[in-house]
Amino acid sequence: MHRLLCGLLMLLVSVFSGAATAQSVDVEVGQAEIFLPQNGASATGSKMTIYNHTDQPLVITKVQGKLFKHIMLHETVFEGGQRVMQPIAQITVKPHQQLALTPNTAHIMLMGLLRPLKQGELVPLTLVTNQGAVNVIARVVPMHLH
Ligand SMILES: [Cu+2]
Repeated sequence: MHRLLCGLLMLLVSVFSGAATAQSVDVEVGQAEIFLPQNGASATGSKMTIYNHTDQPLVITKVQGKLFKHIMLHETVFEGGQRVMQPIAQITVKPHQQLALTPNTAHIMLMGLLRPLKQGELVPLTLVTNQGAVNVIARVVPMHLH
């Protein structure tokens, strides 16, 4: 079932890619997920894998999404056994490489949620990059699901 959902999400990403004029067709995003906020929290994390099929670095500088007031690029570092998240200016995917964004690495942090999210809901996000806008459809999942 989970594999089927991933396949569906890849398909959705492809369809949206084709529709956006500024979009590079050589960048794909798979397995995009937003974690269901815990106990009414207004901020949450996400994960996705970005595939850069081009000869150029893909540099993500910003992420946009209508359901959130602020979207930040974060990285997680471990300081004295503590997990600490800090803002970063950009996330780079090297030419012909893929990069998995996860809560324990660089990731997209969604803050100021404007309405409650439902499990299974599909949320559109736009990655602003040096190669144009990349549209992503992320599924809302419980935090424990991998
Ligand atoms: Cu974060």
